[in-house]
Amino acid sequence: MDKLKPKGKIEAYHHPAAGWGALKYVAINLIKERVSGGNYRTLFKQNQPDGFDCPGCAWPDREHASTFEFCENGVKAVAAEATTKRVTPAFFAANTVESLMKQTDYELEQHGRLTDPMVYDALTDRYKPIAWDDAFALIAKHLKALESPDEAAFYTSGRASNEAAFLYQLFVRMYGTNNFPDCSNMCHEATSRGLPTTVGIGKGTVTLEDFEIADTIIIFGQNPATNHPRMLGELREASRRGATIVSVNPLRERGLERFTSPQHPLEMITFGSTKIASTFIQPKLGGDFALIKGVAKRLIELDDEALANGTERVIDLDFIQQHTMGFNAFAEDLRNESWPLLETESGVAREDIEGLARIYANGKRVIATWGMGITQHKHSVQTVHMLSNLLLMRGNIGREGAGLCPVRGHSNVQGNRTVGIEEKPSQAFLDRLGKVFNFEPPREHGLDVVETVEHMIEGEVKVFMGLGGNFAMATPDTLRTFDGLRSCRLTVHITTKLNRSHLVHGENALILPTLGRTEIDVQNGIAQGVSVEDSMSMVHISYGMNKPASPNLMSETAIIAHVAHATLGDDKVDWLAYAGDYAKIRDAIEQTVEGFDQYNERIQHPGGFHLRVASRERDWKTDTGKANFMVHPVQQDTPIARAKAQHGERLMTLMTTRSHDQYNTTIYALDDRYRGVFGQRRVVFINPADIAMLGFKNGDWVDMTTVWDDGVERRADHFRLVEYDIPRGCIGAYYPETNPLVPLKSVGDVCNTPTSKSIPVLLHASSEPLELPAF
Ligand SMILES: Nc1nc2c(c(=O)[nH]1)N[C@H]1C(S)=C(S)[C@@H](COP(=O)(O)OP(=O)(O)OC[C@H]3O[C@@H](n4cnc5c(=O)[nH]c(N)nc54)[C@H](O)[C@@H]3O)O[C@H]1N2
Ligand SMILES: Nc1nc2c(c(=O)[nH]1)N[C@H]1C(S)=C(S)[C@@H](COP(=O)(O)OP(=O)(O)OC[C@H]3O[C@@H](n4cnc5c(=O)[nH]c(N)nc54)[C@H](O)[C@@H]3O)O[C@H]1N2
Ligand SMILES: [Mo]
Repeated sequence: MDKLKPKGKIEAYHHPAAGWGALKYVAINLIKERVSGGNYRTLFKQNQPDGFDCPGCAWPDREHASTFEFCENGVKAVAAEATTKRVTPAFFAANTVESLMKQTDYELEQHGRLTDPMVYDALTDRYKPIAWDDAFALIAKHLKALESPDEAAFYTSGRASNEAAFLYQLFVRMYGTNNFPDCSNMCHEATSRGLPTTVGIGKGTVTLEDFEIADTIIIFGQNPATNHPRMLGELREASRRGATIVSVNPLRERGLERFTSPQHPLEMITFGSTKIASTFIQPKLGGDFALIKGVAKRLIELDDEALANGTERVIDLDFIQQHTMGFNAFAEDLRNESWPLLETESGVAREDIEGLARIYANGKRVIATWGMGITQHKHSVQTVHMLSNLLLMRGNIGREGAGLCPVRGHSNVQGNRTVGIEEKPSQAFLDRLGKVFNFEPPREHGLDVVETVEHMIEGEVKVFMGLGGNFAMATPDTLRTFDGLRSCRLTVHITTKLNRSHLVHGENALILPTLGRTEIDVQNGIAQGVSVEDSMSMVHISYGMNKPASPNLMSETAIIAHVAHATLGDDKVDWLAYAGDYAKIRDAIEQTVEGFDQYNERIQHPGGFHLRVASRERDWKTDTGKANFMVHPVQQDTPIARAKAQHGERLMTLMTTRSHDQYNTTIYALDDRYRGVFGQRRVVFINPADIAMLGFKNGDWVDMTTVWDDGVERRADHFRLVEYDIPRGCIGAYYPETNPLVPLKSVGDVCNTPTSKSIPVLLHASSEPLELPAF
């Protein structure tokens, strides 16, 4: 394949989000992926009652989908799976691993679907075919040879179904470890660890019905036009009804300005559009904690005034007294907090913080949504607590049209956690699992993503297995992750498409190709459905519709069952019977996990069923039995502050984010059209005043290095400066190209999530590369 010269252009995008621009891109995509006629129909079955759950994002389906919900990026996800291009044994015979390593992630993605199980052959540096049974025997041999089950780690990416994930965790726990690193560790972990302390469960409290009546929606650190396009439908309706929508984001994301709905022909035909956000607040990176604390402080000030004047209170006193603990200490901390500190640390002027407080206080039904802009920082858990505090102050949790709305990433990442993909399982869950399956599960907490990499490097994890995902590229500190994977005795990937994790492998390595969610999954002559849970706790069934990409694929569930059968035998569990009938796995989930009563029946209802979220009903499953206000100081001694003390204003805080044409590490194409970037990815968004301060010009090429105190050089080279409306001292660039810059030790408090949105870096003059670096 020709090397892609970085010949892109930068051109501001003036059109609304979605609309005709999206339709054009959809057509281009279908042609590029050579999706065949039969498979076009699939696109119209996305999120239909009798169709499959979109493998794109975790946003729920509207009205349980009686109308076709058009989503450009959903189409891209489906087209990527329905592509007619294939990676066959002949492809592997023609390409050494060393030669494939020179290709970019975009190029690797273009080769298409994997067709056969493959094993690495060190003599030729190539993958060669292996029979399925031999692959299972090889895994069993390595797992049985370990001194302790804790020397193996079992990764999960959030696309796996409830059935596959449940069987996987059962197998791994019977094998003897809780080593379950998962994509969630790098994603919404701050939410999952933060919310149980405040409201008793690590999930959101709203449903789509709440979006229909909310009067105020505040979107923190999220880019829905790209990452959750169907959310724009809810925002459009809300905006038309007169709801106030605020975006809190260092970038003024164009996709949140105006939206043309493909569901509304008149809007399309008349080139009309609907205004989405009315207010944009642009904190500096990581400034949300101080910003939200400032809003809360302002509410207390207003409330103290109201109390003095005898006017209506600003806080919801009844709710606070009946349902919460710790309010007085919280209010006292706010009264003592310094305005100048809040302004400096948020990067937002006091009058704007007060403005946001006014908007919030005027709302009777307020939803706060959040994404990676909140969760990938040093103090993410504290920020999630502060968000929860803010909503509790006015009783905005457990009220219709109001609540907490973390917007998850992968389409079943929430379901995976629900059914047991969790390196820190509760003892209650383990008790139940042990009882149902008659074994003693391992009790010690297992390794998360960052710890897994550390243990691989130390030689303490020797076998790595991945249920989906792209561990090598999604994790921080790319070169150290590579070292870790390469020091394993065996690496195994259950996977649909070629990615770099297959190329950065252990001494022995397997690629096990699997069915995607869009494909028909027949076991024992019967088409099987799988179930998933979306971001709003709706569980529903999904049936594939396309012919499998190759006759030699196995389903994820079947692969796991065979690995378990080969490793553990059938004494305690008839693994292959589970693989032959997924309804049996759902029965087992029903027995083990709370809330799944009559799972097989309820899954048949159109739209599925809602898994109870106690906090939604003001039933607080916390230590105190109430919702807890949490007091936290504004953190000033951060890695960024320390690096700034050393390097002054030249020190930049880097956020790594997604372009419009990628799905995490999968690069579909090279445009990010709402941000005006075309034909390239190696760009850095930067404030024009910082370009001048650093002595550069717009369009100059730079290299980036990380400022960290462990003596390791971390760099990412050849990025073009792009003038952008972003706060001073903050820059943005795409992931995964920038992952070499994220130190393994740079993680959030409590959640151990890599701080992908706040990396201290320096910029150095560079040149245009002759060809694109592979990663
Ligand atoms: N098409 C597509 N869909 C996807 C994905 C994809 O890659 N492509 N990925 C899926 C996954 S796994 C996930 S987790 C979600 C991710 O979806 P998002 O949560 O939207 O993630 P990002 O694109 O990383 O960017 C988050 C936004 O946060 C802003 N931001 C960065 N730092 C800060 C900050 O300090 N404060 C605030 N307030 N904002 C900040 C950025 O400017 C950006 O607009 O999307 C899911 N859906
Ligand atoms: N710097 C930086 N790093 C980040 C982030 C960031 O914002 N910045 N975001 C983080 C986040 S939020 C996340 S969720 C992680 C994502 O981490 P991962 O989930 O590990 O990464 P993906 O890129 O989503 O995985 C893509 C691969 O999954 C496989 N795949 C696709 N569909 C299927 C399927 O149906 N079954 C199976 N078995 N395999 C399939 C394909 O081989 C594909 O190449 O990355 C994290 N890393
Ligand atoms: Mo994610």
